[in-house]
Amino acid sequence: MIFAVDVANLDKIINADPIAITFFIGYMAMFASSIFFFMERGSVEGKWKMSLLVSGLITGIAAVHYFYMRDFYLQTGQSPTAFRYVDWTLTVPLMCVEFYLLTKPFGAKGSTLFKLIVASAVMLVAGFIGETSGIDNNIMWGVISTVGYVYIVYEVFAGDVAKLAKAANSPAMDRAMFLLKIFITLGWSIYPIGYMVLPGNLLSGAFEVSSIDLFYNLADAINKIGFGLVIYSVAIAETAKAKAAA
Ligand SMILES: *C/C=C(C)/C=C/C=C(C)/C=C/C1=C(C)CCCC1(C)C
Repeated sequence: MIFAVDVANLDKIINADPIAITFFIGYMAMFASSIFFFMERGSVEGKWKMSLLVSGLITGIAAVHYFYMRDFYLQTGQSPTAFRYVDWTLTVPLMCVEFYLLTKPFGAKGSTLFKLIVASAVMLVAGFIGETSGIDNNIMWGVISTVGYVYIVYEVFAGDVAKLAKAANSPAMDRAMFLLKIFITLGWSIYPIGYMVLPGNLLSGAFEVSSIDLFYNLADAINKIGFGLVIYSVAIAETAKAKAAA
């Protein structure tokens, strides 16, 4: 059950293994965020309820994976790579759904969502192969993965998502888009930097390989919770606006 952790391994945390600690913090922070997003659905109007539901699902799915990844790490001392990619395979497309929901009232089409999801699949499948197939092709798969990543960035900065968000003509939306752009460029770039620490890649040797989990854990907490909070703030602002107009 919950305390599947070997007692012997608990002193690892007590002796301040920063990576183990970030697994715990990640788990609790995502869990608490889900409760927050679900509860706050009552404070926003109509279409924003769905956006907050998706925010809560993103952190909730991550919380469950962190629950397992934390134990896996404590038991084995290894990176829970497969769990992580299962988590990302669910949560990154849901972040694409957030962009879709945000721009849907201004004409976003299913095809935009589809392109974003295909790009995230390319990014994650290539990344998984790169992390698990050994040193030789690590860089090549990283490059393929980055093509998918760059496409998502393009869509949000200059593609459909950008154009539709502009059409919204809303300061709250502009602010949200500005912050979401920071998340997907600065926040998301932590992942490829972590990946480059793997043996055979460009930053190998610059950090210990085990620090890849530190990168990923910090990035996940920032990106999943922060992203949800940005959506929350625009939902609250637009709800207030709608109430004032009514
Ligand atoms: C909640 C999880 C999120 C937002 C995960 C995002 C993951 C990425 C942006 C991963 C990107 C990668 C590259 C761009 C190249 C190297 C391989 C990856 C998969 C780490």
